Amino acid sequence: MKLQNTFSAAIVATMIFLAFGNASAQSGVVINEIMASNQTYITDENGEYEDWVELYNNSSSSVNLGGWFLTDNPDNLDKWEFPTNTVIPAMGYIIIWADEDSSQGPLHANFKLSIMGEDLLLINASGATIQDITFGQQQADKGYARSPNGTGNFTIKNPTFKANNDTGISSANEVEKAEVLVISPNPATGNEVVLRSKSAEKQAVAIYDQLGRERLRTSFFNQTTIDISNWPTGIYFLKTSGRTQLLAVQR
Ligand SMILES: [Ca+2]
Ligand SMILES: [Ca+2]
Ligand SMILES: [Ca+2]
Repeated sequence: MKLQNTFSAAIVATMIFLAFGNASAQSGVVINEIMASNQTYITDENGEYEDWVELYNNSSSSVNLGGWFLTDNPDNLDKWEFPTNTVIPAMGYIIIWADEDSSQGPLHANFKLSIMGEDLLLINASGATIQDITFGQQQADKGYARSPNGTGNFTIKNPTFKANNDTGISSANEVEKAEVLVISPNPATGNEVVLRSKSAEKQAVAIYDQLGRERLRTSFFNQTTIDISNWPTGIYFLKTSGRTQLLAVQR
């Protein structure tokens, strides 16, 4: 009898846990921001202004999105499948271009976002709906973003591509500080960019593209000039020990 009671209690506890687990839909991976009318804000790897979806991992573990789905159609839940081994780091961000350009890279979905508003759903590999949002009329070059970042309700605001919706910082554990580097010109349209350090110490910097691939790693005193002549159009992330800064390359 006692065992049975213990067992029942365990079931009740599990049910309560599941109920709360469902209620707190903002734990784990969330649809964090969208842009449904990108006129001049940011381009994809092909230099095209496209709709985009930002996901944020609101947890302390990385999540492999391989086999998950993103869709703009509640009647077609497996419309676009994330490629195998699409990993979103803990407290990290990932961008999916909604441009119907599947040939342009792994994270290009086979649908676009309507400026008039529509649905957007995130489905996990088991077929469970993780996120189901409906957005209304959007504005050109504005984001529709959760605030507070990762948990709050959506509002139309200035976009923060692959970065915290409240601060524009690209990772939750990076504290907002004064800029470490002066980057000029930025956006860059030529063949060179000058990085100037605000510190007297030797400055290390690593530069990554939007897919997290390292493009350059260097360290220097005072200032350095980097050759970007063969860098595709897009946003690059300059990581120093202090913070991440963005460099936009436009061709
Ligand atoms: Ca494109
Ligand atoms: Ca659509
Ligand atoms: Ca954002």
